[in-house]
Amino acid sequence: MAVEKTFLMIKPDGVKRQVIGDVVNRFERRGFELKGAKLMVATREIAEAHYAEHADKPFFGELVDFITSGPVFAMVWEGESAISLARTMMGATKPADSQPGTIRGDFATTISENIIHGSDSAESAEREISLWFAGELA
Ligand code: IDP
Repeated sequence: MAVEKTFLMIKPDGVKRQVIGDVVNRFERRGFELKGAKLMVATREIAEAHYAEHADKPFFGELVDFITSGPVFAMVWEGESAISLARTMMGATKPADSQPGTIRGDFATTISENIIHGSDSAESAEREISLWFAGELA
């Protein structure tokens, strides 16, 4: 058990659906502390770097097009076991597996438009926080 920082991002579908407040509220209620947040349109460069591990997948182009298609709400949250707990609160990537009560289970029905991204490991969290919030956090 350790206090961790994680990178979470409400994707363009979540911003359009106006679920920013609901999502922020869930993490506040859980007891996490918001360390940084911004509404921004991602460049292709940042989107491609963010999803670099999927560069050879057939859906990569579509994924980058989607993430850059409108504003995203990028956030850094801190708390005990924040990385794994946030993943549990997000729900599974595949809509068929995301349980009601989770963010994806409550709001998403497709794999490509699944509302939220969250770091999946300490290494990803560090890399993604540096990528999206380079030098910006207090
Ligand atoms: P995660 O977002 O739950 O960590 P990853 O496997 O890292 O899931 O995939 C990153 C994102 O790529 C997913 O959230 C989803 O939006 C998209 N994605 C994953 N698999 C597919 C697919 O088969 N078709 C279209 N989009 C996909």
